[in-house]
Amino acid sequence: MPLTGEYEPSTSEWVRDQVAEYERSGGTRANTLQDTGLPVVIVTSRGAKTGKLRKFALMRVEHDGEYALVASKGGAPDHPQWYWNLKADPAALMIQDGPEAFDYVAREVTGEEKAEWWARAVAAYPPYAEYQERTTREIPVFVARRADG
Ligand code: F42
Repeated sequence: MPLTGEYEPSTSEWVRDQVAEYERSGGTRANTLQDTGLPVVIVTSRGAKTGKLRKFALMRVEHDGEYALVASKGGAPDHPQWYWNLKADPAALMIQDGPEAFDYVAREVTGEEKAEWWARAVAAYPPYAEYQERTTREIPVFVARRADG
């Protein structure tokens, strides 16, 4: 069931601008992380406190139709707020990778499965490895599969 509700743009200007441009252009513009040329996806979750739709960009880490959602936040000591949104409601999730957004369900991965996805994430975006070195916080990873999959 498509995620509906009131969208509350991010307080982070670069994030809300990237979301707006990506959606406005159907994923043909603002689809990389600034000048790195590395692709991003737009993720929608439901705010755990406000119940509003929260949208943000993440690096695109895709494998066989599933996506890793890496809660790195640049190696900050605390989880991004969207991490708590997905913990609260892992089925309140949409991912846009191109012109259209689809419904996904997230699960936090651990152990072997996390190691496998972490390797894919670092291959897609090498700075993830530096972010993990930068913090004692273990950077969580969700894997998202299509809701109708
Ligand atoms: N962040 C990552 O963690 N990993 C990435 O791979 C990544 C890539 C990336 C690429 C491009 C780009 O533009 C940004 C990228 N980011 C990446 C940054 C990412 O988009 C997020 O900005 C970042 O992870 C921080 O997430 P955040 O959820 O903490 O967002 C902040 C900036 C934010 O928007 N906060 C909102 C606000 O209004 O301050 C609140 C968001 C929210 O979910 N609020 C909850 C609610 O109920 O509405 C309450 C949450 C609570 O418990 O307080």
